[in-house]
Amino acid sequence: PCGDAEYDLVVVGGGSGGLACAKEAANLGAKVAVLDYVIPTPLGTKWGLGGTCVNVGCIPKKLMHQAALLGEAVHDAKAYGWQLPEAENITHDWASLRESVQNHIKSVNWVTRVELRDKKVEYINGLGVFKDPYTIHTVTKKGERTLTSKYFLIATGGRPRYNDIPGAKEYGITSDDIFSLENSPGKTLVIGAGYIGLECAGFLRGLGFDATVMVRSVVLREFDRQMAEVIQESMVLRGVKFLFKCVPTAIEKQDDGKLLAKWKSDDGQEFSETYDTVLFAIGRRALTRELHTDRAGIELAGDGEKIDAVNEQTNVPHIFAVGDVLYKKPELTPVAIHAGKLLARRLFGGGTAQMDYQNVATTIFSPLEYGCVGLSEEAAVEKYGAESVEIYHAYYKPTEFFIPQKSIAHCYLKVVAMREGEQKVIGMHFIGPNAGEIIQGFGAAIKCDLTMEKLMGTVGIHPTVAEEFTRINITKRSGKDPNPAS
Ligand code: FAD
Ligand code: NA7
Repeated sequence: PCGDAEYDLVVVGGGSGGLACAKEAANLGAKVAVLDYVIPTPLGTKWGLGGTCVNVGCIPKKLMHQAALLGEAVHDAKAYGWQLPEAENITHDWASLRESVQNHIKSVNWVTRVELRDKKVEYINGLGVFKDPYTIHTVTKKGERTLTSKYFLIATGGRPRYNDIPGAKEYGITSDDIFSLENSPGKTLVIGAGYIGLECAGFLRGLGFDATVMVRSVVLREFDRQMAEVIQESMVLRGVKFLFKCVPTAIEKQDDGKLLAKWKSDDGQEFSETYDTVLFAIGRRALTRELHTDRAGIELAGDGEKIDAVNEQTNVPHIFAVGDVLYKKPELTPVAIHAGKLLARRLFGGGTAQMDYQNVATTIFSPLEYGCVGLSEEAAVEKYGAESVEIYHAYYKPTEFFIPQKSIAHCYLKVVAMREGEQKVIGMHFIGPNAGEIIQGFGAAIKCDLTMEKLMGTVGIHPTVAEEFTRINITKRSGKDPNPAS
């Protein structure tokens, strides 16, 4: 590290990871600056301080998910005696949802700025560019700045990719645009069937829009196959359409303003259809090119974009990286935050704890939720062999589904455990209402070395859906029916 530098820590990127590290470092007495700058989308969308999660990620996504769930709840409510207008007279207003979501985001932006000021972290609204390994350059509204620092943190996150096809950037949008879209999205084609594609299609359908997902291979490719298929079926039940084994070839604007999407299937057949909106959700690109990591001597991973850091340290010893910019690490807010905090404690507080990237729980809000932690069935079998792994599973009936006669076909859970001894639990998967809330607690249990013996010895809370994990006792190997008896 450079001895006479102006700052102890300069953080590039004011999102989940960068802000967590900056605030913790300042708490520990370090002199810290954070640079944050949002490059507008091709449509011109931009936003304030706080990064992806707050502005165009987790938070607006969860709010729109909640809006979709409320739509379902309105219909359920009638069965519980609420006197409501006929279904066709219950409508949703996109503009008022968008306004409420954007107002919430702006309030979070404001609180974040105040928090930085209170902690004496300097916030610089400019795009950081490395000049050399010890210097960052930026241009702000107030003029140019050159910052030297003892340590640097790269927390620049990522941005959505577009397919390299005619019309993609001219007419398409991404998750960066959807939450602040001026006009109602209307009939939407979502390209990509990962986490983000399914969630966007899920809430759009839940709000009443015609939604189609274009799938290149399979949905949620990196997740447990069986659970992913159940999620797909639950989305079909709610009216989401799927186009399998297809990739887009062009997006054209018609005279009436609608978009003509063209695509081809893997057997070479060509198709087209008109949509109001085409949303690309084909994964995200790490923002290292704009930062000129090359000038700092930082080596990028195999994909040429991400940083393959060891304990968050890059190949340049005084330059660190956290969050979505890291190679082969979960792209999740709490992962970025935790890694950022621990790094600050190691740099400025004498801490020794390292980030553990294993067994991080996550949830897909699709809108029937799928929460999971640990290994999928396939990953466990691949790692330990089918003979060494025991899969417990069950279908269940949420009490609250009975009166409105909601389908229970997709309420399914699975525990992946070692077969021998106490049967250590190595994966838990849950599809159903509030899966995110449920799997969070079991994530802690797995951290505490949960075994099947302990899980089966846990007394449940009745009537909840989480208690199903404590009741689970049928193994796939037994061939017994996993459906509930009554
Ligand atoms: P970011 O939060 O992306 O912050 C990086 C910041 O750096 C940005 O503000 C960027 O503009 C800025 N920047 C980049 N380059 C520069 C530069 N050179 N100079 C200055 N500033 C720069 N995660 C969950 O845990 N749960 C969820 O439910 C969830 N839902 C999601 C839904 C969507 C639609 C999306 C897109 C993501 C979601 N995520 C979710 C992922 C989560 O948002 C990210 O993992 C998290 O924000 C990553 O944090 P980060 O600090 O790495 O980067
Ligand atoms: P993911 O999870 O990487 O999913 C990307 C999806 O897009 C996936 O279904 C891919 O299909 C598909 N894809 C990728 N490239 C293409 C092209 N060129 N054409 C068509 N379809 C394509 O990304 P997300 O954006 O959903 O989420 C990223 C992270 O953000 C996620 O981990 C969350 O934590 C938040 P494939 O399976 O590769 O065939």
